[in-house]
Amino acid sequence: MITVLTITVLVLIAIAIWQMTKIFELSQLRAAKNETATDNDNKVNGYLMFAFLVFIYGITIFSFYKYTKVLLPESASAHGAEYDSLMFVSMLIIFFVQTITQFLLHYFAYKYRGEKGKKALFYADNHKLEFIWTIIPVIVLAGLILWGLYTWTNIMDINDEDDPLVVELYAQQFNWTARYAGDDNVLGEANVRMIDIDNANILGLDESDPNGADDIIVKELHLPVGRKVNFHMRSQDVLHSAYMPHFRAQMNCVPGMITQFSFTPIKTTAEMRQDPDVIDKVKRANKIRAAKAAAGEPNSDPWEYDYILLCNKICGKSHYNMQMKIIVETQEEYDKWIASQKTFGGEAATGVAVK
Ligand SMILES: [Cu+2]
Repeated sequence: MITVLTITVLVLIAIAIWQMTKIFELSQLRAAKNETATDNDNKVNGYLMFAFLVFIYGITIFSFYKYTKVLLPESASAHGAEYDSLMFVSMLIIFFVQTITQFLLHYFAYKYRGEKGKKALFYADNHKLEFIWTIIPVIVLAGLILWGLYTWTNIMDINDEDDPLVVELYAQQFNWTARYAGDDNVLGEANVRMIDIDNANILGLDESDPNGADDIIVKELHLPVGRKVNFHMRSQDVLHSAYMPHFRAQMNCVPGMITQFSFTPIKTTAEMRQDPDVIDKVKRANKIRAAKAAAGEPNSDPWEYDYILLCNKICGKSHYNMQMKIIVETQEEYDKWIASQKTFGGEAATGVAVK
């Protein structure tokens, strides 16, 4: 970091000296030196414009070739495909427009470069042209916005008519805790003011609320495949954001209020691990890890793919490490797991703190 800062300061000093020399030169009255660009100068600049065009096209092709494989694998939630289509079409339009406009910009800069005797054409306006370049973006953008609103309404379906599983995601610097609503599928009332660490009440559950007695507090999120999950998000301290990239889900966690998001997982963790794209990613990551292990570096154990909940708001110094594993499994596996967990009521009675 210090090296980067030193280099930056040195570069800035060099630029300052260079600029000051230039100002000094300009302030000297020297009739002999002509600062006007010649036809040749303009031609060179015109060709440089083309060179820059080749550079940006080249870097685009290179990025597609090299980095497409680091994108997320196919979505693991029911709404994900719709979200991905909207993203793909928006990107395709941006890509198409940018490819053409960059070409036109650089080509005209070359074509109409300064030449001795060449005069600029005075051209006030053209209604037909202005109409065309206004109406096309209007139609395209209106289409994207309407489609976006429709998709947003579909995704933000947090109604509980189809019996969703209710889970609370509780954010704090710097970890996540999940709370299942238990047999009654109703979360007990909670408030950060009621947190009582000594009594295993780490989420501030209201002990007088009967709905809370069967709630289950865990540090690993298990979800049954094919069932809608309604997440209720809370934050203890600052703004966090519950981000589950493989399910194309994200919602801010705001202190003092409950936010919601819901989705239906459609692929179990085991199924996702069989996805060719995921297999390829794991293989590449483990190749890097193997090289690290050979060099004796820490954190170089082979990696196994898992869904993950991350925080997507810079919430403090350990923000990068604020994560929780998500396991999507069959209904039977889920039932077995949830049955093995202690309820809040049981926990409080025995006084065992959740680690
Ligand atoms: Cu955070």
